[in-house]
Amino acid sequence: MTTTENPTAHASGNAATDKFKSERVSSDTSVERAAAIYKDVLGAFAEIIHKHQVTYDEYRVLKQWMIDVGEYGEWPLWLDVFVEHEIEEVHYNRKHFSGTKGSIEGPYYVPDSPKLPAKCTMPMREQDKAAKALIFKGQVTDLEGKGLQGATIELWHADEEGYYSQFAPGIPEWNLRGTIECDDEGNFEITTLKPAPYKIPADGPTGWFIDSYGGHPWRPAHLHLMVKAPGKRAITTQLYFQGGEWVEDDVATATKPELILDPQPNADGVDEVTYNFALDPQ
Ligand code: MBD
Ligand code: FE
Repeated sequence: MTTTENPTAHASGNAATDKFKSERVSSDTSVERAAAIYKDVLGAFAEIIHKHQVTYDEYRVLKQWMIDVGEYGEWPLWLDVFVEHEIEEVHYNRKHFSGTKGSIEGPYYVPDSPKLPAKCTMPMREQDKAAKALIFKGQVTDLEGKGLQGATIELWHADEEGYYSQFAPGIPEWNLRGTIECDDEGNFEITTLKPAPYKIPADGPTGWFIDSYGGHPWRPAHLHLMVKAPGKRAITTQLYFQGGEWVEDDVATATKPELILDPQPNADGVDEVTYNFALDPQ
């Protein structure tokens, strides 16, 4: 087995790190604000070290583990699994928003996915068609329920095996990724596959971390979405499935009751669900 044939934490971690590095992010944080945040971060460290009487061995294991996380390219994975949900909560609550709830982006978003029409089937391989089909339809509206012109939905999700295109080898570049251009009233109807519960890459330092406290590496089956319309606040969110495994115990703490789908068989026996997105003003 080689990393070119078999997805590993190392390969997917480094793919996520390379993608993130290419963004060259920045923030306009002032010196005063940086000082306040760092003082509290170090204060929290000090409190934890004293509270738990952290030993030199434990300190050295932490140092080694942090080096390993970097070498495996797993900082995007570890941070998005264990920290991003708190950032997302602060982001959502900063103003009073009442539209569809957001959730974390996670490490596997890729911008500029190919455009697809309002009624479409997601790009997938023959083997993906063996999975249970899902018809996911609805409307992108304003807070009053009026359909929005120019709305787009970027959708990305894992295949049946739990792999994301561009982060696991051997999958076509845009498999199960697309930018759906809704019709003039914001309507869409997407045929895709129902993803399976998702095990985060667990054979690297993130997995060792989880093992060390007796946790599990699972996320419930999920769809990732970014929904945009002119003049509206864009949302990044995820949708889950009613009664699905891990919905109540997501390793990434990213589920919300408002974000759960309950598809039912339609007249043709295909699972179908309607979900509308309401966008706040910008
Ligand atoms: C994922 O697919 C994901 O959504 C998150 C949050 C973390 C790791 C993998
Ligand atoms: Fe995901």
